Amino acid sequence: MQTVKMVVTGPFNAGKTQFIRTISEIDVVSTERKISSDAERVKESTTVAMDFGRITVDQDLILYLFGTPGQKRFDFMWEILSEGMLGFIVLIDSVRPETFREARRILEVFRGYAPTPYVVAANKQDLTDAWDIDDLRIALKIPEQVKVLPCVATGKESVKNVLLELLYSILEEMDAAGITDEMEPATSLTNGEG
Ligand SMILES: Nc1nc2c(ncn2[C@@H]2O[C@H](COP(=O)(O)OP(=O)(O)OP(=O)(O)O)[C@@H](O)[C@H]2O)c(=O)[nH]1
Ligand SMILES: [Mg+2]
Repeated sequence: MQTVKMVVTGPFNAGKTQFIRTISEIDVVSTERKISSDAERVKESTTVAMDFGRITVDQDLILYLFGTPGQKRFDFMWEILSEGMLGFIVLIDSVRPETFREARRILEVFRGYAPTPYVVAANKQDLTDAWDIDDLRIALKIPEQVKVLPCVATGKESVKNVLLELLYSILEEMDAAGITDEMEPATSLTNGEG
């Protein structure tokens, strides 16, 4: 049995909690609290510590998803949540270009925690004013070898596709590193020591 830990991160209001709720087979453990500051009152509540969900891919593979808080004042949780991750997803709010700079910063911070594979998911692609994938790649300066994927976090197939693309990247990396089942990749890749 293989377990893979993935982190879902990204700016405030990008849809991280929604992403995990859509796909998790268990009731998501969420830490949402009512938003108090006026500036951020685009919605009722925000994640203050984490979201946690689980997906059984098949009898040999279980994914554990950890969602981060988006607000900067809760960013002390980021490093804790990244412990032992095998890959991460940076969720972008495709309709709010004013958050792209923050998204880029978050991407850099998570890359600094561990040299794991990651993908960028351009969320809210169902909205008419969503930026398209190619423009987002340029705006966020995402290198060619990194996947930028369209995403609608409310749609199960869309979320599944993003998770599978990250999973493929993780498996490719394990392959390239010559890691096999017997070597327990979940621990040997932790913090890039594998
Ligand atoms: N139209 C549309 N709305 C979305 C989508 N994903 C999320 N939302 C909405 O965007 C808002 C923010 O979603 P959340 O899941 O709370 O975002 P978050 O990234 O967890 O936010 P924080 O925890 O506060 O950083 C909610 O109102 C969601 O319903 C999407 O793909 N399309
Ligand atoms: Mg949240």
